[in-house]
Amino acid sequence: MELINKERLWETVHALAAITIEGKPWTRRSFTAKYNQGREWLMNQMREIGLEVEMDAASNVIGRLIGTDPSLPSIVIGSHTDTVPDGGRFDGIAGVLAGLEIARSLKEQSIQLKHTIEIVDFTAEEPSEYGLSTVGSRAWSGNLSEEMLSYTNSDGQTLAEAISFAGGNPNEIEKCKKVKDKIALYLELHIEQGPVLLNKNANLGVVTGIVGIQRYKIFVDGLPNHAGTTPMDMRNDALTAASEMTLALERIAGGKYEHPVVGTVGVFNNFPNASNVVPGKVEYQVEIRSISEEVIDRVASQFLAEADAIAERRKVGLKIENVSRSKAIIVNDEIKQLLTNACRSITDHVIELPSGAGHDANQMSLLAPVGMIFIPCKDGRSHCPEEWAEKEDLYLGTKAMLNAVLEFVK
Ligand code: HGY
Ligand code: MN
Ligand code: MN
Ligand code: MN
Repeated sequence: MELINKERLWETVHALAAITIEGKPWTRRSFTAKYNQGREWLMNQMREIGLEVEMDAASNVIGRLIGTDPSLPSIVIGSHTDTVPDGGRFDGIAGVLAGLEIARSLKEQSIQLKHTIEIVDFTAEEPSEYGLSTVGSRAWSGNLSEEMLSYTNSDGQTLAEAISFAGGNPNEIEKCKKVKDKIALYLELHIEQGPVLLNKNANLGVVTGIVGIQRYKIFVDGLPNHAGTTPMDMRNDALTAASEMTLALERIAGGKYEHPVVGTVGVFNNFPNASNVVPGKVEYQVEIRSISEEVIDRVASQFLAEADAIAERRKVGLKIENVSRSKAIIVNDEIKQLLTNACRSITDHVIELPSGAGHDANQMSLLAPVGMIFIPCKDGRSHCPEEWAEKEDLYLGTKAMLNAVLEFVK
């Protein structure tokens, strides 16, 4: 009997993807009513299967298939159901729903494992309106600090309030912290979000490592003034200063290093943002990523030094907030071998590759051995309305994930 139901898996992905904010394609931003609606849908699916369902204090959604030996550490299969703006048709939900299908198939076939299987939708894996990403898995790893809970969005609402809105209890975050020997293995299926699998004509990818990410919030304070009456040599223009800093980041990250590194300014807010006002203030966000911590540090320190010099020369104020740093991880050989064997039991077209995207696996690596399986995405693109994956690849990846679990528990 076929263990994984390909059509049902595909239908669940499209059912959840369809729960989006009107007018914003494939968008289910964390801490919104639509996000809560999507998680209600997921918890109902979990209840229908007969899983034990919990929402923890960080509002992580957990569905448990209890094992015959509860004294054993659990196997966690997770990802996230929140999205970036305008893109998330498969990013995150493919992994959560692959886990759901695995639990459903085991239950249907009355396959009782010794280990408990936990299917987890980690809260706010994407950088949220509060600037922080991997909120839920940080709560498990103990990396969700009081200071982070006080981070605010543009309306001044705190992350703690947002977690309450999502159904969590920010006063009990401590209770989410997992002890190391409680989890035997963490697995995540994810779309690659890049072109490597396509270019190498592979159906499945075994992830060798995941980049670390350094994130800053940067505040540039100039002097708002009349655009018509303020001569060019008498301006303290926050926007041109922030723009020069942005181009400096692009140049520095574009340099030659022993490991690939990327630097991006993805958020850039100008105030008062009026055509006839010299910009008084700019708030922007920087992220620097590499598999090498040392290269991240080198790019970051050179960028911060140049931003400082630009601010000085342009006579604007500069404030840097260190929002977060997730460490790069290397997947251990034993887990890589487990996943490679599982993938090769399904298809010959399997390669190894690093992940340029961050994942909940970064935080989970502090608690247990982690492994990820990638499936290809159309044109290698993600975080956009065109994001797409094929039914067959999702099915192959889910089957491989199940085979890895069955092999691991032997
Ligand atoms: O931003 C990332 O790397 C991931 O998509 N959260
Ligand atoms: Mn993403
Ligand atoms: Mn993701
Ligand atoms: Mn992820």
